[in-house]
Amino acid sequence: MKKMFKVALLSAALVVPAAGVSLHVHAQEATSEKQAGNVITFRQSLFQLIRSNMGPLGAMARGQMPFDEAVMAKNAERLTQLAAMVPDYMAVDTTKFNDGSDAKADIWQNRDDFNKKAQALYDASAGLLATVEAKDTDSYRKAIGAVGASCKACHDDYKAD
Ligand code: ASC
Repeated sequence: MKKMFKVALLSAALVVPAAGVSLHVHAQEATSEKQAGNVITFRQSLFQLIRSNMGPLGAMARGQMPFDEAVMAKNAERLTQLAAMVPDYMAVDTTKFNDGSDAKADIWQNRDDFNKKAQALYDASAGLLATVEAKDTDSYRKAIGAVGASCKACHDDYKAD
């Protein structure tokens, strides 16, 4: 059962997640400060979870802790799940509300590109999971690096900090 789940996960694309629900989400503008505040809290929570799963992987790639295949597989699988939530959690355009958020307005001007960058996180995370399952130890560093590169590519364009 666990194996089947993983195979389904690896073949899923953001536009057609396992549940069959379309994640091709169109942007809507926030209609109140209260709504915008809630939306920002929820999406920042999602990115904190992404960060918490990426942290140990980055430490392994930098040689600050040994490669731990159980953690790599678990975190890579979680990152695919979290990446699949990104378009949905970023659907509401909060730019009208001065929000204390690092999200750039360009996110809602360039939805297709933004969603492609979320897909890149999904793909790199699925790639890391596959690399660990194949025990391709020579590629561990590179596979983690690809996940980090997908984080950076999106931050460069869409995160103000
Ligand atoms: C992390 C983290 C990021 C990315 C990025 C990769 O661990 O918190 O934002 O990796 O630094 O360049």
